[in-house]
Amino acid sequence: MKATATAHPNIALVKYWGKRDEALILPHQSSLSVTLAPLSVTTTVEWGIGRDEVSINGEPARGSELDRVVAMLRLVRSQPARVVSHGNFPKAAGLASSAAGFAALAVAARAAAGLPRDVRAESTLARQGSGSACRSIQGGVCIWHRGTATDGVDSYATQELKADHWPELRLLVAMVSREEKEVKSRDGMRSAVETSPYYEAWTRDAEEEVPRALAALYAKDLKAIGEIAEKNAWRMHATSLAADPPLCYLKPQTLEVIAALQGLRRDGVPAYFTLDAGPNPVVLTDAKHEAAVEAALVKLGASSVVRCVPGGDATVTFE
Ligand code: 2P0
Repeated sequence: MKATATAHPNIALVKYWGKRDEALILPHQSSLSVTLAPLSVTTTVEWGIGRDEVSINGEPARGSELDRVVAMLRLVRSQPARVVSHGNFPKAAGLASSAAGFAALAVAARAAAGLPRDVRAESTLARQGSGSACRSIQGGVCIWHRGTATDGVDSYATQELKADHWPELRLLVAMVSREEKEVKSRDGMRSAVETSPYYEAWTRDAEEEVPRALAALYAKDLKAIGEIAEKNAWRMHATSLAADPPLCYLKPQTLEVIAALQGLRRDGVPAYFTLDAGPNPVVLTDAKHEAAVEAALVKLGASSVVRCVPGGDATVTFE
């Protein structure tokens, strides 16, 4: 009745930004992401105790965080559980800790209930905790298919390329701000759906962009995937900049980093950004140029740079 699972966070290169069903977490668009190692969250679930107890990084979970964890547990079993979760990176860093957290929770909750590994079922369950978590069940490059069914049965992620497909790919997280963001992704995307005049154009573009991004990754074409990632990040943020009230996740230093990448490229260093719903750019480059890009990011004022490579599948580490 007890199991432990570990999952990596992921960064979307073609982003999810908006739900067509808030309760089931069904997206308006498909998305594509890469998992980030060595970052990970490890979660233990133990069924059959007196009442639900949830601890995250040594602190008891409260409020909406607790409610979301308990809601996912109830999708697996109608009895209470103890959940203990630890990440090896700070939650406030804006590094999609909820994606790794809900992916590890989904895998551990099912394993502790005696259910066999089933990546589709795990991805579908993880999606209902946090949308992007469905892309952290398997490693490498995953696509979350938006699906069309009203009950969400066809809205889950599939692995398209394994973590070792492109071992030279590097993803550098440039920490330019550690402030907790004022508007959570969930609220930011809702306001974009409801008020942004650009929303319809944004969703239309995604379905065509996903296969183009996959082809660029398959070909290990850094320029092609970099240009897609940058265009997609700009468009996601533009959608929210045009919302009412407008929502800007970027800080002055975010723009400084972005502008400097153009200079690096002119000097022959391949470096392209993407952004989550936050100010810290994630820079795509290759192993050969990793040190030069890291040095440039530090010089631009990044307080730290987290170096990542594509990560592997979520694993059950203890049963
Ligand atoms: C993504 N983000 O595709 C996009 C890009 C942030 C920017 O998915 O409401 O925590 O739990 O489904 O998955 C972050 O939002 O939101 C996110 P919910 P989630 O990675």
